[in-house]
Amino acid sequence: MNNKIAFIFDLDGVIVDTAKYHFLAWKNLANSLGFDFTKEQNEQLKGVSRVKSLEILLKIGNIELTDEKKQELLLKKNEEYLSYVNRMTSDEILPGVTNMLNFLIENNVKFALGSASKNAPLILDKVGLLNKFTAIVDGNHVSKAKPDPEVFLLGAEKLKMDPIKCVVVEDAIAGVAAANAANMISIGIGDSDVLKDANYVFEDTSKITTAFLKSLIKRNE
Ligand code: B16
Ligand code: MG
Repeated sequence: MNNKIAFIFDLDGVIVDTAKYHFLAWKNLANSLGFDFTKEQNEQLKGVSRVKSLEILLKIGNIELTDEKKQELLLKKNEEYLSYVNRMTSDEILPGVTNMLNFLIENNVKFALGSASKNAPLILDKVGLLNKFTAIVDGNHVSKAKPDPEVFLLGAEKLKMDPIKCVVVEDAIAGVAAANAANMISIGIGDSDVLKDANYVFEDTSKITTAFLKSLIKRNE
């Protein structure tokens, strides 16, 4: 077909649900510091960098620590998180994702990853998707977090695509805002009331039909 548009996928909440593992590790860390951390509070950490997540967590617990201690806790949290990630398999790919990626490959549409996670390549490798992506932009490559468009603009650059020809698939409000700020087409995955700034919203990726994808490709030819 053509390669006139490209896709950039967020990782956590779109490709896989790693939020549940982040939550377990942050909760255990909070408990070890003497306070509780709820699932509702965990929502504040979605799409947010590891360092920023610790700041939010410590604010919730009303705890102040030295930079040295913070570094130690970041390492501890990541070690526990990785122990969960290392057990991940392709069974954890969210519904509709494999079909969508295969459709894009069959139709010669390139796609990249645009994630805040420094562990993104490892996670993609664990679920067997790493070699399907033309480019990976992760937390190691960016200095400004979503809603800043940096992660997606870098993705477009790596794909050698004009940003207005890029379609971002995101589950977080900040991610949709980043896509819009990058002048890209935004597809929200989740609740349409929450992701109301996205150009399109689907409850989950399995609801994105091939007819919709074909029309998007055709419209941008
Ligand atoms: P790491 P995304 C984000 O991934 C997560 O949503 C967020 O909860 C996490 O803190 C962040 O990655 C950093 O992850 O500790 O692995 O570097 O949604 O941008 O794919
Ligand atoms: Mg996400």
